[in-house]
Amino acid sequence: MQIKTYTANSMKDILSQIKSELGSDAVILSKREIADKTFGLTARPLIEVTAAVDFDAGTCDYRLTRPGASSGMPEPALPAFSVPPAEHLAHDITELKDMVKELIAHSGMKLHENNPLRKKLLSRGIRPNLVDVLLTKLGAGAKESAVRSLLGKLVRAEEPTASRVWVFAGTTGVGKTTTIAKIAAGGVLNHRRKVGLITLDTYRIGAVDQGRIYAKILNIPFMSVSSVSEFRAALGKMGSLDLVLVDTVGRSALCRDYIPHLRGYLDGIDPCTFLLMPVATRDSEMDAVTRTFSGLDIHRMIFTKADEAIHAGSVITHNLIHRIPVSYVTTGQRVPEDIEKASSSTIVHRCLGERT
Ligand SMILES: Nc1nc2c(ncn2[C@@H]2O[C@H](COP(=O)(O)OP(=O)(O)OP(=O)(O)O)[C@@H](O)[C@H]2O)c(=O)[nH]1
Ligand SMILES: [Mg+2]
Repeated sequence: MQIKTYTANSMKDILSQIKSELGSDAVILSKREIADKTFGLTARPLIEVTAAVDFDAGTCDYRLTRPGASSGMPEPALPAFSVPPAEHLAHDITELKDMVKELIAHSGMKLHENNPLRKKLLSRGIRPNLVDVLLTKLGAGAKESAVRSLLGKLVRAEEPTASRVWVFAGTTGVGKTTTIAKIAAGGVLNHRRKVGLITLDTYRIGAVDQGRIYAKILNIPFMSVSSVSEFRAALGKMGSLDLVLVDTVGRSALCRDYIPHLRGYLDGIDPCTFLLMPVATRDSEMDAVTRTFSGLDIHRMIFTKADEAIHAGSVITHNLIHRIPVSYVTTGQRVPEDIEKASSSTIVHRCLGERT
């Protein structure tokens, strides 16, 4: 199964993009209007659609191909003796098919409503339309083991990119500095790597000290910078290190100039940029924050504070919708212990519990 998100001014444009990239068997998972920030106040709303492909062709509710639309396949030639009544019949069948599709589309939830597996997946915080798509894909009698194995294939978990500069971004208090300390300690203590720390965080009183203290404990170089040229100079000084961890300013992502300001620092550096997000964040907030930070080119996710979340379905929902691979999950306040490398199976276990 392949999942992609498309943005454009019109649904028509999006549908033709989906059709050409995913084919006409694609199904629509979510659709919403978002503000186009490019042109300020005069902006027209944009439409954002997430679509997926590789479903049971006959059972999906929102197939792009409507009856009567061309499938791209050559039409079979009608036999020469085809007479008007047969045409009527064909028309009636098309109409009936249309009605059945409409009925399915409007009763999609009901198809799985009493399924205990659906209840379990919802109780773990996976978004309802994703749950229904998964169950539709697997069929009515699907077992939990089948859901686990499908999710195991779909969830994207990957190591950070090969860059030696790792940038940690996210809204205030999500755990950026603590996570950096955990990763720095792991690099120094377990892998004997030469690690350095740069903080762009000169906004909040005490923030620089927090980084400086961790660097002192680990005996690694630390620099605090407040301009792009200072940042470039600091990177130059740390040029011989294996890994440079960059802490960013903790400010609300809704602050208009925040992302362009950060982008100014990162242009031309080609870092691995992580977006940090607490597991217990509401879906809609996760979507909004991810969209805001997409201006930075986010390469990997780090989900934080998993220990504070009642369930972890938000991680699966975010991953299936946004398709940004997860590299780490943090699980508590202790430095350096409370962090784990992400894998699709640990994410699925975290969400659905250990296999029974
Ligand atoms: N329970 C729990 N707390 C965490 C975790 N990671 C960080 N914290 C706590 O969250 C609080 C904020 O952590 P910071 O690392 O300062 O967060 P930050 O993103 O750097 O914050 P700003 O720089 O202000 O934006 C601290 O009290 C941390 O101990 C975690 O995995 N679990
Ligand atoms: Mg911080």
